[in-house]
Amino acid sequence: MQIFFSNDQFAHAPASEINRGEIGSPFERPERASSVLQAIERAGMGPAAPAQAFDDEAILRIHDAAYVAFLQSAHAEWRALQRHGPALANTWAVRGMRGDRVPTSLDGRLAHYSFDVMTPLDDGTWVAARASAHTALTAAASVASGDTAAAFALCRPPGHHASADCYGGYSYLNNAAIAAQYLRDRGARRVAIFDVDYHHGNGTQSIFYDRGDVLYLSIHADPATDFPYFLGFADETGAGAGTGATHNFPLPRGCTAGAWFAAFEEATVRLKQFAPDALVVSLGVDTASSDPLSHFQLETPDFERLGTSLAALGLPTTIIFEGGYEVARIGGDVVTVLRAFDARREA
Ligand code: OKP
Ligand code: ZN
Repeated sequence: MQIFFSNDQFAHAPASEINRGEIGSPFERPERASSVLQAIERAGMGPAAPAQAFDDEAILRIHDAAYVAFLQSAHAEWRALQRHGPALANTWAVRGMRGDRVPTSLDGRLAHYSFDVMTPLDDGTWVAARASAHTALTAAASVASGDTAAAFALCRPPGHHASADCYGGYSYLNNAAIAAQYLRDRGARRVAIFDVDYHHGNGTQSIFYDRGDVLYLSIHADPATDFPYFLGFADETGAGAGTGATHNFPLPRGCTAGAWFAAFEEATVRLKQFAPDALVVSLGVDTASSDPLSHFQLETPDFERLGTSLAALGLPTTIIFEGGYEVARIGGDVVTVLRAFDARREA
């Protein structure tokens, strides 16, 4: 397993996050990456190789150009207004409003391009988000070139909630979507994205919803109770050319390994029917029993089974890190998945 990381990802270090009505310390913080890096080194799988730089073209294959320009300049515009701290919207468009309009003022554009209060746009956010996408691209490139059959991109901030032109859920650029498109552009005819994060990857789903060349499979907490609330239901199965190329497996809070792996097996049937040339995994380990944001009950042996099961799919695999918020635990859980994957591949 080739492992990639970019130190520029540490540049995103917001001081605060609004959570449960209070301004507190952020869940999505730089120490998450340090935890995974340390566990990788301790397991003898390191050091992680540095991500390469890419021009913005690979990002613009997925994201709207005006959105990318906004992410790049928003915090400087915020500072120019003599504001301190992270840029944050104060309004969102809802039912009956003209959410498709792009306001001209900064506050209006913040409202247009974001969808929640938990995802601050700070000083280093753009640098880190771009580095996170480059980490994903470096991993995808190493798989696409045939250098390696599997690669892990230690991405942070995560990406699966970001759509073509909207950020939220700690995500700004959709690393998994960018990697999948890169694999397509480098010759894979069909790519499957398997999202095993606790949360539904609303951004990834929406990006590929009407495309038949990228399959999106997701096992996640029922949006009736959990973020992102407004996408990820089982009746969303794709549109147009993408009809039948989205499959959601929402599960109730409290879900244990039995039900989770039953969904995994169902998703695997869909994946095999699709017969992809390459696999992208959105790996969140916030399904762990003790995760502070989540309500599933996966334990360490379940992460081992996850790694084995992903490897058994037998595809060139690019694994993209998404969520997981118990800093003391996530490194170990990620390494458990990666080691089990390698052990199965070598067997
Ligand atoms: C991002 B990823 C905390 C509220 C809980 C968290 C959702 C973001 C998860 N302020 N919502 O999918 O792990
Ligand atoms: Zn998550």
